[in-house]
Amino acid sequence: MTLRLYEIYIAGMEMDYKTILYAEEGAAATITLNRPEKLNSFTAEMHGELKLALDRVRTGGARALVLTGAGRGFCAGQDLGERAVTMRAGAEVDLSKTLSANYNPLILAIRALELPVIAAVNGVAAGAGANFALAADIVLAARSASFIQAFARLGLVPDAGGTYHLPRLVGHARGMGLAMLAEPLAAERAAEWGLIWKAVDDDKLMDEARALALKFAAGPTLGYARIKRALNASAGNTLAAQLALEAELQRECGHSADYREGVAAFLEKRPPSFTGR
Ligand code: LHQ
Repeated sequence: MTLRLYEIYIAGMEMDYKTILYAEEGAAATITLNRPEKLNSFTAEMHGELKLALDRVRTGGARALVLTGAGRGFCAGQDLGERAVTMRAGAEVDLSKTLSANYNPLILAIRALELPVIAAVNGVAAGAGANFALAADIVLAARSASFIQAFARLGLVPDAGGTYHLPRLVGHARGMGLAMLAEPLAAERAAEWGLIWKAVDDDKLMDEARALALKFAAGPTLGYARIKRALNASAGNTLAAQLALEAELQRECGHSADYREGVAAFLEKRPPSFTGR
């Protein structure tokens, strides 16, 4: 089977996931981490299923994605009981292997998705679970949720993009404090610090996330993808390089049907009807 045919086959299949849930409402997809009894901590199986689900989002018709967790937690990071990360007497464990095989591709896949990704953080987000949320484009959190860079409690360094995103989002001093102290940061404080977009009442979280996803799903997807590309490239670029990137991306957006529609709708004083192309 060619790769494209295989992708169509996968996208059309109803997958029988064990550790996540996958749902689509129109063009808005939702992936729910679903091991609530272990606060949705990551296992190798969950990584495999997340990869399949993200491939499905990437190759199917989705135009927005919500990431959330089942039960009272969002995600408690790596499942510390899993064989590969468990300390055994005399056994050497190479943690870089699980990062290279699972976490790093996961974070890069979320960042590379050409559509808006919303994290709806419904409860505690710890370790790689916190940094999984921070890889999203918009992070909403329930007021009762908290973010914990739990790694230092285990003698580890923040991974899954933590050392990249923390200082960029909250600055060096706060990033260092979060990483070194490994204390919970409440959702509201996280929003005040700029770690996340917004804290919302617990009972409103999923309604807000859904409304935002549906809004994005009816929006100019091609443009959103380029906003994402531009902002994500910014931290590593000079001003001149970033201006050149903006010009290149704006050239592409300028050729889009949505740009023509946006301008026409403005001039005709009506709401735009975007197709995402
Ligand atoms: C868990 C976990 C968990 C298993 C709660 N695993 N069961 C990447 C690559 C390779 C190696 C290492 O790491 C990494 C990246 C990382 O993510 S390292 C960081 C790993 N995560 C943590 O260190 C957080 C560990 N969890 C906690 O500190 C607490 O559970 C938090 C603060 C998240 C929540 O506390 P509570 O609300 O008091 O809940 P709890 O502790 O009672 O947890 C509920 C259940 O979930 C409990 O199971 P049980 O059978 O006793 O009811 C926990 O054992 C289980 N659980 N996190 N990461």
